[in-house]
Amino acid sequence: STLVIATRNQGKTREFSEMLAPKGITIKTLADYPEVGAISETGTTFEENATLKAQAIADHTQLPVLADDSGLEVVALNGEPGIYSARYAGDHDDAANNAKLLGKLKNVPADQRQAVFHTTLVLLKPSGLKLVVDGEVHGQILTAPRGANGFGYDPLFYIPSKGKTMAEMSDAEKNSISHRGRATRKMMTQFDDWWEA
Ligand code: ITT
Ligand code: NA
Repeated sequence: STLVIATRNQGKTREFSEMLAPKGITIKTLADYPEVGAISETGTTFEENATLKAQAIADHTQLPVLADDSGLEVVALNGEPGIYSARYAGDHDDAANNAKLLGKLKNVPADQRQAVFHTTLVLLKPSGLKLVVDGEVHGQILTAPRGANGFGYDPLFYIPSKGKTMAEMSDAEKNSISHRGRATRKMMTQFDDWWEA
């Protein structure tokens, strides 16, 4: 009873591990499969890219897989960087991505800095049995980073109802409001049926 999370992102792994702990299943990630090369995310939607990651790893491991494709959609940037969030300023460089985002929003006033963080999760069995769920959280992009927890765009992503960025939250608090937390709780309502099928 092993679930492989098709990710190399340690932040995602930490958050999923905490939320999946009650299931008592063994969790592996791509860190356990160093022979797997880069998975090209050539899709045009979060679901397509999550499915590409899930399919590649289900084929490789012949185990059930969870894949996550996420992105930041900034209203003033017409939804950018969206599915390109990981490679916005290069290749998976969080600091460069955040600097690029701040630069693009330099002249955008505080009341026009709304953004949505989106996650699509795909659960896929080698048999092809697939489950797709989404999660979103609304926030605002600050003009300077705040907080040292979380990862990626978290230091710039401010949640007004909490008065904090996602990087100023513990993993548990972030999971309670985040795109990934919401998607995972939706997934959990259907997980047992998928797992046992
Ligand atoms: P895997 O594909 O290996 O899972 P990745 O980091 O490449 O990892 P994505 O393709 O989903 O993941 O890219 C999402 C981008 O958004 C990437 O730059 C992440 O750092 C960032 N991101 C994802 N979830 C986030 C979160 O909860 N908080 C802040 N930034 C996040
Ligand atoms: Na992606």
